Amino acid sequence: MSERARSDDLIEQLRGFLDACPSVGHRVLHQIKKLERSFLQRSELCDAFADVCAAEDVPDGLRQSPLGKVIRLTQEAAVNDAWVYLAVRVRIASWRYVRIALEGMAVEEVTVRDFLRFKECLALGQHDFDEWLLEIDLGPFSREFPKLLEARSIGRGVEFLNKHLSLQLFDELGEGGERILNFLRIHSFRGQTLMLNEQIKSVSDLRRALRRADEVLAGHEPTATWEDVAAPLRALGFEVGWGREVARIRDTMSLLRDLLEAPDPRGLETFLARLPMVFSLAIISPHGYFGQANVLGRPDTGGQVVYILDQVRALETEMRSRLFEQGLDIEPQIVVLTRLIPQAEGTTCDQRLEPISGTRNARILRVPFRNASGEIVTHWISRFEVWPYLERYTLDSERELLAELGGRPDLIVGNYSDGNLVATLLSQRLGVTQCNIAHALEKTKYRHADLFWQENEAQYHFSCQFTADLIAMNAADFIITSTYQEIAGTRESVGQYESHTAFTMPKLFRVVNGIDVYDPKFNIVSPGADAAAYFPYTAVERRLPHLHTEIEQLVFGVDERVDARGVLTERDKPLLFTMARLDRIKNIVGLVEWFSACEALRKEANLLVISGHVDPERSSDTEELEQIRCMHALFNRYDLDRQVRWLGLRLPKDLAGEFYRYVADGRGAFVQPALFEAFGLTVIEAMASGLPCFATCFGGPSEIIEDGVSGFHIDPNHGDAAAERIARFFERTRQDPEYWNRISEGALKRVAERYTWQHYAERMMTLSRVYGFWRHVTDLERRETQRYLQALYSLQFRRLAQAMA
Ligand code: UDP
Ligand code: LCN
Repeated sequence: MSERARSDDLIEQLRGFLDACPSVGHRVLHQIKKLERSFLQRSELCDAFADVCAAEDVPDGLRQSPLGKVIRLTQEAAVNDAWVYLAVRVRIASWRYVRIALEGMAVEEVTVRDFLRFKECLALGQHDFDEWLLEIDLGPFSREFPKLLEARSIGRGVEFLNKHLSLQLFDELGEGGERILNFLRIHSFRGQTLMLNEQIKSVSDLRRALRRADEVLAGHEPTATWEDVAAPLRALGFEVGWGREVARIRDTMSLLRDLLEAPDPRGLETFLARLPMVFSLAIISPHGYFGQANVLGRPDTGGQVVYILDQVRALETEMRSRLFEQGLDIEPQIVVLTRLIPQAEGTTCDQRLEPISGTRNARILRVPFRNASGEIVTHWISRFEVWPYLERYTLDSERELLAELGGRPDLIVGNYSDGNLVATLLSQRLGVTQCNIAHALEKTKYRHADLFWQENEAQYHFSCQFTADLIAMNAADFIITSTYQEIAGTRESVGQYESHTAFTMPKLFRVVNGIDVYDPKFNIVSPGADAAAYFPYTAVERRLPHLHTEIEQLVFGVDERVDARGVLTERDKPLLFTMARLDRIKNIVGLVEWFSACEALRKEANLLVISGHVDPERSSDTEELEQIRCMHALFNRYDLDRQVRWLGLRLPKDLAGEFYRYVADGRGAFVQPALFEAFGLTVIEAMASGLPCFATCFGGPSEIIEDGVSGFHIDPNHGDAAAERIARFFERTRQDPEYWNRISEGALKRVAERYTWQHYAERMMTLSRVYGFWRHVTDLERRETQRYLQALYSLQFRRLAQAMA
């Protein structure tokens, strides 16, 4: 049975069930109605249903009934006096919408549009409902476009594209050879022709030349270099770029011969991966303090900066080695484009250029924001407030970037919503392949961020951000995500990108088809933890014991000059360690609260928190200040000063690495209690150190950790249970130290297998070539979509951003 037929069947079964048992149905809906809430989320709906199931006079099979199944699959319900509307996620990224009449229990299927309209009506009231609201639908533009079919293939876009398009190009159209030839002809570097010269005019010329070249090369040692064979190969029509040594040149040519003969997707990818196409990169990350020291832990400056700096190091190495192997002595160039902040508060963020340590040539290029009158904005601006500056910033940056790189970059990588928008504008202006990295899409972090956007507009400006996100994610040639769940969630939860498929922002727009997560542009390429800083606590010879006195001072000391609160009196207890920015969503306050309320945990471990500032005078961020106040209140209320140590510090990387290992030495654990965590670099840092980790089940960590094997999942909404679980872990490891070792080893193994920068760089470089190729040889540029997005940008985004200025 097809997926569609299966969900048709489910709706039919629901209908049948409610026809046959209207009073049970009525009871369930009545229970939902009794909550007197217009909008319910999955957990609330499931709780209401469970209450009914628990009643004695309810038939046993209700839980397993079609109604039970539909409720389990429902992500969201909207309720008024007459109807219950349900958004049913029948499988990953596949939705049906139904409504049930409270009177009579009739079941009707409705469209996504109807569902969203109903929500608008409820949110605004009938009077304010806008019949003519802008409706955004990107669906029709990609109707002809190949899409993945299986949910399990989501995030493996490049494999799919290679399979699908090579089949189409070589078998159905038979034009593959021609297009490859044209593609090979375009490669050059600063005026120097690469790969092919004028001699080769047709596919048959190419075939012939490849055969002859092989004969020529067969007469040379495999280790002979391009220089040794350049003259005869040039005469045949080949230019530098095939390989440094004869063995490699022959191999690359043989890959091409195979492709021209009988293409297979793997061969195509291997061949494309070798092409000298990427010499320079622009990585865009405008907001935040972007620097190499003294910036982490500030509001808006966290994992994204760590990620980009590590990424740059890995990419530069990979780019250089690929170019070298292909016989080119070209130094790759990477520029990280960010904002110049004159009031840099002791950081380097007021410097225009900063070389990136650990690289030969990569640098940070800073360009200031300017206001409408052209004056430089001197102070830090939260990521929620950057929108009015980005357009002018794009133009200023373009000039500086071109000058810095001596021409266009070969790939533009955007980061976060603002960076992705700037990347979109730059890529379109320069005609360069665009890659997006979200890091954190804000939409899933805040409940009803879309529906009640107006309530949060003054603080968060989600109207701009979600519009920018829609534009950028649809404009990108490819999108890299850190996990599968970031794209498409899990069976139970909605993916971050998936949540942009259909949503409404009343009075602004209604999105009926915002992004398709089955689009082959999505690829999962997970980041790593810097192996130089985060390595196992058991690697004794690499450890940094000279830092231990400092660490002990920080953990147990009483130095007044340190921004800290709490002095741990029982030093022999293991440490439960956490480190994060002091944002509400990181839920550090929540963790302290669970700890205070759990006697068993307080008995087993001390809590060590590195987050934000302890002294409110040191903070200028409203959200952080609020969290600081809550933390102090908890310390006072629960008498925590001897069991919790709170440090308002930003640890440099080497110290952070040794910190995790120090905690592991004492058989401690790391905890990441966020309400939602997009990926969670601290989780892999802790795991890479061999520190057992308890991390939120919402977001990336649920995929990084295999529960009970390489760490543990905790539910931040059930803090008491989370604290109990952590307490049990400490109790068990006290009695059975092998248990701690087992989890520690599981964590190390998991990170080594899945989360390394080397693997990341290899994938990223291959993807940029493959997407560049398909963009060139097919209409992957999606011109119609670009036009629609341009309209959205000009008519919608600009207006919203200007209104903020
Ligand atoms: N970090 C740090 N010192 C701090 C706070 C954070 O070194 O005081 C680092 C941490 O080691 C990690 C990054 O900042 O590399 C935080 O990344 P994560 O993905 O956990 O969260 P984000 O801040 O990006 O939301
Ligand atoms: C932003 C976040 O919120 C984290 O979850 C990620 O780990 C980080 O960026 C790096 O991608």
